[in-house]
Amino acid sequence: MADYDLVVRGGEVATGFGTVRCDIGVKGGRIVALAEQLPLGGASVDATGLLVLPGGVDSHCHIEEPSPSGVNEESFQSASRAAFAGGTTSVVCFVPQWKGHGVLERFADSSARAARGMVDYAFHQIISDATEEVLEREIPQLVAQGVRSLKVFLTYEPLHVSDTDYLKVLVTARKHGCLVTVHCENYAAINWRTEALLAAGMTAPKYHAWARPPVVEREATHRAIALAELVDQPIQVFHVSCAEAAEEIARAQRRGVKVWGETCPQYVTLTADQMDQPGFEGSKFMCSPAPRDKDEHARIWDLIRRGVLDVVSSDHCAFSFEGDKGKAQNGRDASFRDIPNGIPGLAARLPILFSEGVSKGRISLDEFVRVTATNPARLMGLAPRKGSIAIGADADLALWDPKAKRTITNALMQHAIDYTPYEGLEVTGWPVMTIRRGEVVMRDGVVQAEPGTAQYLPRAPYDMVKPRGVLANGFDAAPPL
Ligand code: DUC
Ligand code: ZN
Ligand code: ZN
Repeated sequence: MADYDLVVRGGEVATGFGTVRCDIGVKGGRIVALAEQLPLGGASVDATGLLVLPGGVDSHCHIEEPSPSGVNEESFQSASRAAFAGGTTSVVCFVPQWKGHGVLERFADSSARAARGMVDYAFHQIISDATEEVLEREIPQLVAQGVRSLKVFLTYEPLHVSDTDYLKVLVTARKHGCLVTVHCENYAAINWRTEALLAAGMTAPKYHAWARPPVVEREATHRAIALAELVDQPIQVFHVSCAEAAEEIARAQRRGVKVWGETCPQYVTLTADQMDQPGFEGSKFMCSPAPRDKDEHARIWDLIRRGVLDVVSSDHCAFSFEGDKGKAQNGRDASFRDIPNGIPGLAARLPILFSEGVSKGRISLDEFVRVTATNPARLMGLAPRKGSIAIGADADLALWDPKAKRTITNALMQHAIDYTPYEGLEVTGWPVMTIRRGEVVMRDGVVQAEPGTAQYLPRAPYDMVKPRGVLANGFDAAPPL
């Protein structure tokens, strides 16, 4: 009997801390050997001339997420195809909470949906209604089932929470050893500007960006961090779009605060100008925070290099352009306020970041591996099982041709959405094979995984989210557990 179920031979293996040419032996879905040359025999894949990367970990994806008005068009099956097509093997997605409802019933529903897919998954729990019942009784039950991150929105109707409720979520997270992830934009400021824009007849998609300029992101980022520092609760600031906001994170990091920053490919490629197109076309680029101008891209790259922004996820939140479920669900003449926010990016994330980052010399291959796989896995409590190529880790691999050139088209994305905002973008570097737990699930663009083979990734307590023990006046205002 062969020693290994699969051997990946002869590739340049990217560890995130240098690259080595070695073979990878896989047994039972895990990496069990790394050696210059493993014995011949048994199934193998020839990776000569290719990079072997850890399968991507996309720690911010909205997939098949139900809301009172319906379910995301992207199912876990279509999202799994997109993920594998783009070299991603794990996702962290969201269990919703609707105001007036609890969270436990939604967890069962989201779990059943995700289990029908193929990509391995964990969950963030959205908290939009911080009732005593949810915080005191339901969250502990979710934590017991492996949910270790709570997501709050400081803006968005009807999801946003007040500062009072945000504080309660921070306290609850600290008690139970969870990370808090935060959407940072100022709710009142956006509403105020939106009303004024609409009253002035400025309703087109381009005014989406006018309603939420960088200052509203900076203010909310500052506040989110300050309150987290007060409670002594680690947080991750989601989808940082601009240096103004990121510098708030950098300042807090210099004080030793446990705050991490995430950005997304859209904030190094898309611009606010793209929303300024005739008719409804601009809606294809609408997401929040809004894409900024071109100069901001260079600043975001710099912040990635500095390690201030240490995770690049997709914030995949997809709405088709055509049809009545997507961008036009409120009609093609809807004002920017009534066009759903979000863009698809699950398949595009790694190719764009590799091409714009590594191929163009903005970041190293090591940095790429860390921000797309290793860091999100560590921050989400998925390491060492996910996010790195190491003995004992799941054999999740992306075999990458660093020289392959592609022009991004919607068909290449393999999602259920009818457009990609990256249509026509030329990239250098492309995944030619994706391996999930030792099984080849994508070869030359053909996804061949069985629906229902996804595995849930429950998360145990982990060090990164431990509080620092630094409290104002040494007084802990949080009630004891
Ligand atoms: N912004 C979010 O915060 N979530 C989903 C989509 C978006 O654009
Ligand atoms: Zn968000
Ligand atoms: Zn999001």
